[in-house]
Amino acid sequence: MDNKYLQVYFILGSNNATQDPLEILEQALKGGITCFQFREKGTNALMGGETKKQLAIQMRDLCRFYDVPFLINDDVDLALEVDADGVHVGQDDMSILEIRKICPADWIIGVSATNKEEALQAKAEGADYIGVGPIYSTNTKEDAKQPIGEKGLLEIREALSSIPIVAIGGIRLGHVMQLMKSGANGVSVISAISHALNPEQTAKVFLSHTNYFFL
Ligand code: 3NM
Repeated sequence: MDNKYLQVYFILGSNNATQDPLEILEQALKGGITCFQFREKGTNALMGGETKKQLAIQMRDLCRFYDVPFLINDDVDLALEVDADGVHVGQDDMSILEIRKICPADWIIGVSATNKEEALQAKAEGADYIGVGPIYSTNTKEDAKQPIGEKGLLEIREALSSIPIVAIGGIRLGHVMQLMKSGANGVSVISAISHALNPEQTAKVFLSHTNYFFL
């Protein structure tokens, strides 16, 4: 997987949105996000069915228009149904090996890891990228583990060598430089963009901060 897709990786579910999620997503796309993950999890999340599917289809269409990869969190069946570009799975979700048996050959599969052992296993199983976190404390994920900090990220980077890593959890603009210096190829955020007064402008600034490491 090309590292450039991880640069500003936006995640959103209907329950993270204080306004129309499609409006937030379109603004973030206009601002230059490089990857998007549809994640319906936690309190007030859509529990599957037609509403979730219709939202996924509309989000997929927006991402296609802006030529940004569209991934779905955990729900492999939905990702297959709506022809997503891949999935992101946690440690307790379907394994990469099972997913690879049933998904298109070019699917992107990302895996969450909080420590070196989980990250090394995901790499060995063929993950395209690893989501490392939570780096800082976050209110967005109800069952988030203890934050591992920039030091934890650096340790995982050193253990993994070159696989693409995106940092996640409590990330704000001011953290970006240090995270990239600690081995991240990009940053993944929910609330920093979804709760921003101006999601487009915020995405743009995230992009400019990370551009420094890509140019
Ligand atoms: N996964 P925010 S932390 C979805 O540690 C998610 O794996 C995490 O939201 C992990 O940017 C997290 O608002 C929440 O903190 C990220």
